[in-house]
Amino acid sequence: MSHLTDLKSQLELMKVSSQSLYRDNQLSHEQIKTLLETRGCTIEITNPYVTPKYTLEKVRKVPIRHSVYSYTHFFERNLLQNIPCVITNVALNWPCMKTWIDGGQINFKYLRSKFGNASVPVANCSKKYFDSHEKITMKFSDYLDYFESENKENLLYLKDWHCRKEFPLEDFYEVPKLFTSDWLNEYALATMQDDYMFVYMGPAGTWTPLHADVYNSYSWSVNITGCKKWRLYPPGQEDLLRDQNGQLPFDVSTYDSKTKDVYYLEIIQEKGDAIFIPSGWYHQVWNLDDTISINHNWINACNIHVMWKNLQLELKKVEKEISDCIQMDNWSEHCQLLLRATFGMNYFDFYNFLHEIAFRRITRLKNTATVTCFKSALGVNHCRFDLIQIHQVLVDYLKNDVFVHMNTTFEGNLLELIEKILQVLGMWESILGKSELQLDCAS
Ligand SMILES: O=C(O)CCC(=O)C(=O)O
Repeated sequence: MSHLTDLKSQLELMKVSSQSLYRDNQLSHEQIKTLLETRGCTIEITNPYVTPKYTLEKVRKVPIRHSVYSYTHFFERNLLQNIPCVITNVALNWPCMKTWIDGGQINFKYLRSKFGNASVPVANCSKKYFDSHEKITMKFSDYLDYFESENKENLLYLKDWHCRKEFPLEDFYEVPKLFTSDWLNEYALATMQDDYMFVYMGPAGTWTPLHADVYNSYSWSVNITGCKKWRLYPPGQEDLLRDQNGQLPFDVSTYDSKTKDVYYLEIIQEKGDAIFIPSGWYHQVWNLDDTISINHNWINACNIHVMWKNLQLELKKVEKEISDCIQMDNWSEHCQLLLRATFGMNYFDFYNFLHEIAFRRITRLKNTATVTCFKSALGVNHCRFDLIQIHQVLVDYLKNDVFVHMNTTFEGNLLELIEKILQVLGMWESILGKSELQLDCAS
């Protein structure tokens, strides 16, 4: 029996055993009732069997700006369909709106007193460095001196500052409920690893070159003060911008697209607006005023397949790069090391990430422990949806060539996780059935 056939038959066996094991649920009526309760802080969906579906056609039809927006609508229209949106006035009650800003102006005195000694990453928008801007590190108080000075010969843009992580006691903003199904930061917080939560600050004229986000993640951004212009290209449209060598333009404002019919959206994000940037959408951003924003990158069950595809593509690139050494011992392991160095994550890291996220949802569905991320609790159907998507990725992971080279302990862990997921999904299917459940979804 081949390695793959062997795995497939193990998976079939698991399905059968988990279905029979959990035909009778093992939770009391009281426990089920408690688990199904949704409160104001719960994010929940009605149908755990929905699948993410991206089409360009939908982009042209869905309204972009919303003043009031429920989680259900955001989930169905934006997360599942990978479409951008703006939600106005999400930051009215954020503490930083009162402390970082005073009378409509940046409160330099306050910022200096709180964070003046911090080291901050700064991009020089006047200098190109490969496909980005030249980066330096500065003391925050020096950056504030620059910001306040008249002389701005170089346009310096403070970017990707992990301010929240560095100053955990400064509770300066709250993640909007719509953006709380965030596996990247849930994982980072649970495992004390580097997070994807940043402060950006730049004078008018600073800008970010054309790019798609790390791991093809989503991002959201809220302006504490100032205004940004975003140019957004749906996935695939960027290919029309490439030159003869396959290179993308660094700055789309100098790119002549007259000859090609390239579709893009241009969105103005005002103070207090949140913008949602979907997975794999290339974008360029300009600060139209002096601007401070909070930006997060995030992944969840709706775009985990995109991340997985991206990881596989990156591995292919690494393998090609060192294909001349394919005869060496542990070539696959070397590829994984290189993948981690270039992409920030390899197959093992990706598995550990999925394992932690799955484990937290399994625990939630097996007893009344709550899974929270940024003060939102995950509803039962949301947990089921998350696990269904993780299961699909793990089964695909098992079929992957690379897996054949990995050690048997790892293979055992992976199969065990898949079994646990199937068991808990089987249990809930026997409790609720496979039909859509009409829950009282908190908006
Ligand atoms: O605000 C900026 O300058 C860029 C932010 C960005 O590209 C993002 O959050 O994805």
